[in-house]
Amino acid sequence: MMIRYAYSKLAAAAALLPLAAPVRADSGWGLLNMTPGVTDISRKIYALHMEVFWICVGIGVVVFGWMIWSLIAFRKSKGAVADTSLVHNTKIEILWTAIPVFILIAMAVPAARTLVDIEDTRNTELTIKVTGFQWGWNYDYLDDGVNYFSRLDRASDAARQLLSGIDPTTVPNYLLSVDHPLVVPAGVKVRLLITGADVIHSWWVPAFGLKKDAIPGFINELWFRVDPDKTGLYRGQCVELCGRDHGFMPIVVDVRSKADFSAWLKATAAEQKQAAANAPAATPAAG
Ligand SMILES: [Cu+2]
Repeated sequence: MMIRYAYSKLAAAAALLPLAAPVRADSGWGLLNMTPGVTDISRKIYALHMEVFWICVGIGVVVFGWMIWSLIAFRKSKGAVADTSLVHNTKIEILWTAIPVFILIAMAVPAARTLVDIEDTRNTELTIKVTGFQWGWNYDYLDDGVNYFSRLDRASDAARQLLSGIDPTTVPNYLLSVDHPLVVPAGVKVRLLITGADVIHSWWVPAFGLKKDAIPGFINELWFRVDPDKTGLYRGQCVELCGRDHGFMPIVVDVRSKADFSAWLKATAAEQKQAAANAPAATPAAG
């Protein structure tokens, strides 16, 4: 009885923590670091992160090494006497101003370059409008007549209901799966125009190194180009607290080869056209 009670408590807690809930099969030191991701931008961000990381390691080793060596070499038991006359040393002061300035410049130059690249939405080949709403996403392929909603998948939705009796750990990709993923081609510069329909949401896919707020009345831009060999599913979430079901509007991007994508786009456009033609003519003005 006790165990069952504890277990249901645990399951309830797991439901509240969508990111912490899935038990990860992979483990090890590699999980502690950021991943390089699958886009041009994500790799640049990863490189910046590693550069800054190694600078920090270098500073740590020098500063703590020097400190520990000083403590040991100039200890009282060895007869060290404190130099109370030292109040000023111009050479040292110039050095400890100049070195940090050089380090900051070494970090700022590549960081600024990457920021400029992130904002460079020229020469994109495909534009998709992304609208966040309470609680899901709408994807509109502006030039191709394809438009659909993407919501939390049914299995996750059933399991997340209070007292559903469904163990969330039995649901694959619990709270990280949708009914209709965003489909994009690999190796193509894709531009997203991101906005919100009701409140502020935020579109985030970590493997792409991208996150952009979806704000009603504003259109934010972002772009990505997934490596041609990195087709597959990539998952993300809304990362702006947007109301009751904020934790239940995940993002899934289905990256396909160019040929697969074109076939999908054509078929979906035809399907949607057919569906619109078959729909009862209740709103004649809409055509
Ligand atoms: Cu949201």
